[in-house]
Amino acid sequence: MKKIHIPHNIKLFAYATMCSIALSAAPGAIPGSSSGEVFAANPVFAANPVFAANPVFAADPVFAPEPVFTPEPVFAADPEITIPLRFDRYYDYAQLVEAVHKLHEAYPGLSGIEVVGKSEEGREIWAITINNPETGDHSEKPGVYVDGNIHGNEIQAGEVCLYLANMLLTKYGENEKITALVDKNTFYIIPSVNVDGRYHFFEDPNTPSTNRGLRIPKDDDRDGLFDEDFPDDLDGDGNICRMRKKDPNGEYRLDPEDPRVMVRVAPGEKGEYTLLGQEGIDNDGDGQVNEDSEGYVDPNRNWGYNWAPDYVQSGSGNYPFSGSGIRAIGEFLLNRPNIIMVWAFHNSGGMILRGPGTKSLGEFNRGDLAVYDYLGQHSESIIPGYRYLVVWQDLYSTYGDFTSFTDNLLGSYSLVGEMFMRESQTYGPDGRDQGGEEGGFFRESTGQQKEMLQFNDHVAHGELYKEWEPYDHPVYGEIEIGGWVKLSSRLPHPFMLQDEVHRVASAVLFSAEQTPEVEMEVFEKEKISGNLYRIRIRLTNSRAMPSISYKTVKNGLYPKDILAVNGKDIKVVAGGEIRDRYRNQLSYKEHKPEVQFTQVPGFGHVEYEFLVSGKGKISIVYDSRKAGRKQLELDL
Ligand SMILES: [Ca+2]
Ligand SMILES: [Ca+2]
Ligand SMILES: [Ca+2]
Ligand SMILES: [Ca+2]
Ligand SMILES: [Zn+2]
Repeated sequence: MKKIHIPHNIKLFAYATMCSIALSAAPGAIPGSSSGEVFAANPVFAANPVFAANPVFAADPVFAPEPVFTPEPVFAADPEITIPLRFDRYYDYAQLVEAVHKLHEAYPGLSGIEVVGKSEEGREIWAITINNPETGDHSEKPGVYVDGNIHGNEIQAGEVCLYLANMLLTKYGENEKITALVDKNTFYIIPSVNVDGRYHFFEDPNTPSTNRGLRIPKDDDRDGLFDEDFPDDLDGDGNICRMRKKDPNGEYRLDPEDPRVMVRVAPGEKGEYTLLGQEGIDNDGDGQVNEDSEGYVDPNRNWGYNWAPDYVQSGSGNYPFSGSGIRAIGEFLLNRPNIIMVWAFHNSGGMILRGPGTKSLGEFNRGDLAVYDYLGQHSESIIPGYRYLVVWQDLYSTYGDFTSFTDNLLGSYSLVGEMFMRESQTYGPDGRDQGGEEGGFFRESTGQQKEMLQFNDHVAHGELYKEWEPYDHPVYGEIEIGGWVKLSSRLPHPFMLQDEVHRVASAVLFSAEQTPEVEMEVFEKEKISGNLYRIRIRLTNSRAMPSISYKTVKNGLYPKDILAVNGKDIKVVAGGEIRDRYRNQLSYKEHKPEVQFTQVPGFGHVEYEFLVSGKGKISIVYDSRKAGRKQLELDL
């Protein structure tokens, strides 16, 4: 149950809403099976906006809980989940969990599923591990970790994880490349990190950008009350849209071509409208509307590297790993040291982001940068329109973000995928009409807004935008409510979903292909005299990633790979790396020459020489935390 202070003057409407959140916290609760469905299906209740705002009704807890007025999400209406999974739809939390189970049930030999941990509200965070155990234990292969939806509203970040799992399993044995990847790698996939966020995004009225954080109450406006004034779905359509009011002194006028678009008036020009912000009322009666909604602790600001407190960065919790699910996933990762590649999916903007998260962390070294650039540039080609960028430099600084943690403390090459570009919602003769001036990453110009509205009208058939409609607001009087619905703006319409998740998952496959593939060979075995032999060994890596990252080596994060020569009746007299084979330059290791520490570079090789005295069998073992294990037997 949430710990929350309810003031005496707070409206019962707020209290009832909070109760409904607490009651819906039971894990495994199936969205849509609540009694709310009965009301939602009843057009009389759904269409009547009076109930939500009228204090008489609001005070009555029977009518007050929000699910009563929430219709089924339009894009997740299909209750049947079958394998292969469909990607012309979105999966709510319960359906996503069911999809993970169905994938495993269809391919029990290639997959395992487990609960990684639980959220603040007790929902289970599921992982699916994909690996062919006949080619080795999951822990002995280069691990590729993929997650999504750490921000609760970033829904398609879950679908891309499901798509990847679905592709790996359903194409195993049919597609040569995918078969090879499932044999070579282990894929650890957590489709929804912020399970409470996903649940509430579908269940509750939202904007496309709300419901991002963890369900940890936070007093945003520092009035001693927690989460007491949230956006309210006044018209009962399941969305939090915007409110506007006719106002001769307003700062906005309506665009003459499309009156749905609000244009800021020039200085001295007369306005027609005032924008009143997100749909809602003043729940706690403090004179501000919607000033303290659920949370906000940002799960992507609370990992255990380069963390900073709330006064440096909003969204921080009280300490690193604030959040039960975050902590559980952190342990899951640290228990899988074979993970060398990490992808974390978000929306939106069409970006492939690499660290560092802040300038103070310093630029990556050349060796690692070459790997990132190789992956980033290929990703740009695999997903047209996406840009490969640096977090702090091209966007903003992030402290304690997830990929800084995995990059620095797990030693994994780590990328963030910001899925979906609003520019893909084109409305022009050949898709090149981008509607005028650039509006920045997260803002649209008037021209872009108009184009998106045309796209809504003629391609998405009105499903992305709620037309402005009059509403009688208890404080503002006659207003209008309208704007983009929650399943818009940051999410592709389902008809575009499969194309995007396929391309993005293909960038993940490319990175999996580039995880180290180390072969070991004895390229020289020469008898020097009597029982003394010279043995030369080459480790060759045919892929872009080194066997361990350069940062790992530099920081001594964990021991380097081991190359060891053993035998019952032999002694390694000397051993070391061959710096230059042609000029015979070697660097011998002084102590314990039978054990060498190494790193095999990407698209490269290393060579070692051992002088061995004795007779009989020797065994040569290469053992890498991330690049697996190789063994050779040799007779002297
Ligand atoms: Ca507050
Ligand atoms: Ca609404
Ligand atoms: Ca208020
Ligand atoms: Ca409110
Ligand atoms: Zn995000």
